[in-house]
Amino acid sequence: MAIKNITTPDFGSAADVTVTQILVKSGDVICVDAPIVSLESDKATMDIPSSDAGTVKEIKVKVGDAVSTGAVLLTLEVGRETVAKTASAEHSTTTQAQPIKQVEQTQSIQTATTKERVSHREGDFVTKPAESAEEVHAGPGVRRLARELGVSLNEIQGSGPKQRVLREDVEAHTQNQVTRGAVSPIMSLPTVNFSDFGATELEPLSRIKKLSGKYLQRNWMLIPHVTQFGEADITTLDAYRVERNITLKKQNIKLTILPFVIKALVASLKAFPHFNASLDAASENLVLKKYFHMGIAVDTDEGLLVPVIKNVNQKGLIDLAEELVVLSERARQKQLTPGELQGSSFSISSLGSIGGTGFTPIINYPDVAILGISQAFYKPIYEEGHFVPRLMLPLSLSYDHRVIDGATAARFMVHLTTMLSDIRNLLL
Ligand code: CAO
Repeated sequence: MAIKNITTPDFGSAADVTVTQILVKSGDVICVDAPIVSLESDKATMDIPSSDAGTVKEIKVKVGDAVSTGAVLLTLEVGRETVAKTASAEHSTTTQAQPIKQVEQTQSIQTATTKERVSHREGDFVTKPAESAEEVHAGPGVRRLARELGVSLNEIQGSGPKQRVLREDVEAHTQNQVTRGAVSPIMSLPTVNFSDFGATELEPLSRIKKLSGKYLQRNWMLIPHVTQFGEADITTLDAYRVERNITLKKQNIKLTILPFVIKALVASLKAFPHFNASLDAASENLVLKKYFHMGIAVDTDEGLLVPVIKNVNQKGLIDLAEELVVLSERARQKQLTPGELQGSSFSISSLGSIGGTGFTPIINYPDVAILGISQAFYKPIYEEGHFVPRLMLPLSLSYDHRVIDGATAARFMVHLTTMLSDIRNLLL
């Protein structure tokens, strides 16, 4: 018999993540890969699998705790046969975060727990307030949520151990404020009984949709968006792309328009550094980034994910094409780790393979701008006295108007379309 510590995997980021559920209890006998806790970061939720089989001795974390890479989650008593099995797999103890996945059963448990807390707390949140929000026990994720919702932590009674304020407490408090009319009515929408109008059926939102929905709503409501439209003449770019694809096909590589747009964006971001920036916490300074990490919106069965291709300025078109395939496939197979979903300095949402003439993408905070790409189409362009067919790529640039002026956005768009209209510009 031996006691083993089961720890969190490498998140690939310095940021803490929050424990949202404990999926086992002391005395449980678990097998290798059994999910033991659920964690939630800014961008993703994940179930952490056990690296060993054995009996759970002691759970070392609580719901609401912020944990970082290598934190001990629980201790496990492993039997002799388990030890032998584990020994052979010893080198793999740096467990990868289990892919983001939907666990219907645990999800419904969580919902029930949240509801219980809400009903218990309704009309009952008058407590002895802490002197300041800093003195309140709360993890970084909860503090951030409270900041984003504009509520003060010292008004909230924590339901966690030692009155720690949990995510549910902040949500319940906000809900209570809305119900009491203390928050602007735009925060709450009226309830509609749809069966008054005909037959209906309920389809639960996927876990990814619920999570990304919260962030999309927050970003859309809290960032003043303006969208600048443009069209790039990609006739020569596309002719080159089609020609290159003939030889690349033998290597099983396909060059789409997207890697060209990424390269053109790097040039435009270098020329307009305010687009490759974030506002600091006080919204008083711009944090200008010297790196170029591109968030790419990927459409998956369970909703939208935005993995990040790092250092796109150091990569060639083929590298980018290959990385796009790998990353979007990992997103669709739910294999992304939180590290792969963090750190973007600018983002792209491409609906070009599907269709449409334009859309207004929502900024992927903390970025200050996002580029939407729609489907390229032939259009008659008036040139030297007559119309010629040119392949045009519709672009839509949503930007944070607190950071970027309309005139600068229009200049950025002209720069970007100029880069794309003649790819020799990218060599300059
Ligand atoms: N105009 C015309 N054709 C386009 C195009 C465009 N703008 N963009 C892509 N295409 C073509 C490609 O050339 C490819 O053609 P072939 O199959 O003939 O070679 C085809 O469409 C499929 O491209 P793709 O989608 O596989 O590759 P991509 O590099 O263009 O995009 C990715 C990769 C991951 C961005 C994409 O697959 C995806 O998931 N897009 C959806 C993103 C999304 O949902 N955004 C909305 C967010 S807000 O809800």
